[in-house]
Amino acid sequence: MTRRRALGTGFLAGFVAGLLMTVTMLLLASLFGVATPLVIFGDRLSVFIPADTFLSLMGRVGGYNHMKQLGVSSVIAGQLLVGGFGGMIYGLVMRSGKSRFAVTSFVFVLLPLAVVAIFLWPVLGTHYLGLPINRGSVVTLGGLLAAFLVFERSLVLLFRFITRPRIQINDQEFSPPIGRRALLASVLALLAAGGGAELLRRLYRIATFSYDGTQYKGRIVQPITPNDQFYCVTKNVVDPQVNPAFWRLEITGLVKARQTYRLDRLKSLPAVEQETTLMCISNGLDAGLMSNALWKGVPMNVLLNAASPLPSAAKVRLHGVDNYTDTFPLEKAMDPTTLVVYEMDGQPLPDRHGFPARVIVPGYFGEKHVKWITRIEVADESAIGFYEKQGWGPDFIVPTRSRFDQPDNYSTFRSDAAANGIALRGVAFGGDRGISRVEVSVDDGATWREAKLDYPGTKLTWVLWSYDWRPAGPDNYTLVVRATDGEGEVQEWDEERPFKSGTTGFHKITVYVT
Ligand SMILES: Nc1nc2c(c(=O)[nH]1)N[C@H]1C(S)=C(S)[C@@H](COP(=O)(O)O)O[C@H]1N2
Ligand SMILES: [Mo]
Repeated sequence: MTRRRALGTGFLAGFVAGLLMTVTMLLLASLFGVATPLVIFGDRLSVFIPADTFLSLMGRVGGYNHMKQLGVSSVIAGQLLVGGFGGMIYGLVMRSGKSRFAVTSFVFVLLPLAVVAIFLWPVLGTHYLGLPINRGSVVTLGGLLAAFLVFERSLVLLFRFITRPRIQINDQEFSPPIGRRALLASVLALLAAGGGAELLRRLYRIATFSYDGTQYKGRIVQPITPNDQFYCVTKNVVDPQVNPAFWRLEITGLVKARQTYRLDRLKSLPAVEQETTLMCISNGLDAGLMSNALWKGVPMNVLLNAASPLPSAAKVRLHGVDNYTDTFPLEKAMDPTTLVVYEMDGQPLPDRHGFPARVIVPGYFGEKHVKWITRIEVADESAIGFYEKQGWGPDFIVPTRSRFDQPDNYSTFRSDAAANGIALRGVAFGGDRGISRVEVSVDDGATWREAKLDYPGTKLTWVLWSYDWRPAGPDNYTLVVRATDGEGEVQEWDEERPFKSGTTGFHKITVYVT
């Protein structure tokens, strides 16, 4: 066999083997919720991308959803290419040597398994049907083993199939039939690609693309957000759909007595109901990544006290079944308003909001409210979470914010209609400090007038405010809103605050009265 032919045949066999391996991963993911490199590779990599690079990348590819799609397709392309190159090396070796399972299984199964396992170590515990982290890791490793075995067997058998001499006549052995067999291998590749594409389509349908980034704002805003309109943010391509039979909540780390709760046991503990508003750290001044719900669950301190944290404990690190992590001070975890909740507005948590249980930690940005919680790890001061590794923060306390929901920016009113009053409406949110006062200005902040608090909410929620505005006459008006929190602090624009700690400032709209 010539060197060129060995390389070419090797590449083809490796590429097809890579394709079959990828299809295996898609099958494992869609049938058994197994985490595969297709998605956890991106999770693992994204913590190395600093927050500003992450945002500019996101902007350049056209948003978080596109970035996720790009991530998955890059991994698939990478797998096929690496498969092809592996095949080329195999082809070269096969020119002179013989294929022995002991060797190929070491090179194409055990070695890659070790390398990938080491690299993906922190995210191996991911499991989309909700297995606890340790069992999830075993399942992920099993999935990788299966996928790499499919690669190794396909590579060896395909290469043998393509190059096997049909009739051995002197040196002619590889010539005519090889083309036809390569064609057969390519047909197999096409079939696999077709199956893979169908699986991808199916996964695409359940992917988060349709709802990640859902906002709740404008005229529809009510005191309590309907569950199906609650804003939504997720790092995942496909969100977990936890099976309660698999799921456990573990309390681990710096504790005297580790604890494990099944869902029914969690639900049997004395519960509290608490209205709490959530807002994403990346919520823009005019944006709707903010919603309010009535949550039901167990105070986290009940779970922590049962496990007896050690004196060295300083933080909790929370783990979702999707390998999402985040942290906050133990002191905050012990606050009676920090909850592990399983109901939202009287319903079990919807899948996309964290079924079967999530954390509610009033006053902190949405990212700390970990969904699909499976482990509360009591940790020391050095523990950090997913977005913290990207460099978000250091401040995660919600600054006081307010927004117009009505009228729309750049609305036009006729002055005779405007004389009867233009309804200004909106929300204001002060983290866990409450809102004591909302003011609006119709002259770009020169003078302020008191708005009415139609829905005063609680210390932990937003307020809904309104103001009946009678414009003095035709003009272009710049409207501004500002809120005062429950501690008397007036909303401000903090120039010093980095965007990684969330935006501050004022929502302004322009209204034309003609
Ligand atoms: N497990 C897990 N929890 C998570 C996230 C995630 O991707 N995975 N996203 C966080 C972010 S950034 C926000 S803003 C809130 C959004 O919660 P919601 O989708 O229920 O509104 O969930 C947080 N909790
Ligand atoms: Mo967020």
